[in-house]
Amino acid sequence: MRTQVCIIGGGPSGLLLAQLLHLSGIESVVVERHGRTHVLARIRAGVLEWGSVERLRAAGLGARMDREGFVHGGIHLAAQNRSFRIDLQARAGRPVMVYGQTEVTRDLYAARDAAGGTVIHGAEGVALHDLDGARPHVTYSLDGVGQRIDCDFVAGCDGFHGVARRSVPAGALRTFERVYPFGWLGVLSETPPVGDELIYAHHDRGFALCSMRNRRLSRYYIQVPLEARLEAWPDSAFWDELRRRIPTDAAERIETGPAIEKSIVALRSFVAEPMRWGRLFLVGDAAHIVPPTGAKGLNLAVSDVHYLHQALAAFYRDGEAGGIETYSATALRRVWKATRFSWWMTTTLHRFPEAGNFGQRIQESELDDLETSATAQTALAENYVGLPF
Ligand code: RFL
Ligand code: PHB
Repeated sequence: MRTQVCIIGGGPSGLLLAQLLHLSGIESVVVERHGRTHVLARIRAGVLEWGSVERLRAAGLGARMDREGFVHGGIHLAAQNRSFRIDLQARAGRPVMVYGQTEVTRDLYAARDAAGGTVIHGAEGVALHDLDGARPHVTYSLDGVGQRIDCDFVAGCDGFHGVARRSVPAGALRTFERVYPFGWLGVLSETPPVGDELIYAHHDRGFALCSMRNRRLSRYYIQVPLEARLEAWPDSAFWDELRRRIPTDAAERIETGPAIEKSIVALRSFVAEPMRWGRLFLVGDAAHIVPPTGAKGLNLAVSDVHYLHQALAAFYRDGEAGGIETYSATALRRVWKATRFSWWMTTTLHRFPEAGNFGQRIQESELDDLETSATAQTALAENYVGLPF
């Protein structure tokens, strides 16, 4: 097979890139390891920056999002039973959209289907070749039969554990990493959300987050030790612990029910530089990971795709390679700002037992500053709704 851009990974990055390239008249093939049902069963991010909303709309993906998503003009921060609101709209001039990654991915698949786009599912042993030459190619096997795709460029949209980043020679990549000493235990439940907006809660017992997907579907998280096991967290234990960590009025109001999904994720910050090697581009989680506290993972995937699409469109339209040369530096600037913000939100809101009583007081003081300083609120709001592209 021959195509212009071979895209590895059929998550949000890969599918959105394929859709934008299609709208610019550029051919692509998406090569995904898993089946579509598996990809759509993953419960992940829930908050879209306004810039992501606008880009999804421009890609023809706005209809259901605008109908079913929820526009939130603020978030609540809570600390030891005190709670205050950050008015995102007033402080940063924009709201955010609560619309799950699962729904974004579903819309992306529908758009690819409607456009007759090729997404190959169940590709095993994907390997990338000749990335530093003029004619790269990708090999894999499908139902035991070897396949080959020749292309101009390869887009590595295959997530943190994918093959793309590992295909760059070790000496050519520099990586930066921070692993946090805890994880998040998340529960999805068919119950009405506890309020109209998200609640991020700092507590002596650990961080908690009340989020949502729609009027009948709630998403909650609590900070747990790295060694925590799902078996140790039956639903009743989860709800009890969540109630202890959130403000009393929310704890009294909360409606609980059976968990329809429960999972633990480790928290890490990771960036690989540069994001291009020869004719390979790294995009989204393949290049960087942020802890979910700032709700930035999916949004960074959208901004990487935006820059890469612009670069490839200029190349195919005008023979202009400048955007390809600068893709990595342009994307990384935004990546590092989101990495800093996600690290700061994580550090400010979680419990770090090893930080001692001094660290605890500094955190409390930081939250006090956020409650009382318009400047501090504006800094948070600008980053939370998303920095300009
Ligand atoms: P994805 O979504 O991981 O998609 C990568 C796709 O590549 C496929 N793949 C391969 N295909 C072919 N060959 C290979 N060798 C392959 N290896 C992998 C995978 O099957 C998959 O379909 O990356 P993408 O598209 O860059 O999108 C990024 C977002 O998914 C990610 O940033 C966020 O979901 C991060 N994240 C969260 N972000 C938030 O903002 N809020 C959250 O609450 C939140 N929760 C999460 C998350 C990420 C998680 N992961 C990755 C473990 C919860 C989890 C569990
Ligand atoms: C979610 O709804 O899954 C969610 C929302 C906000 C975050 C992280 C996760 O910061």
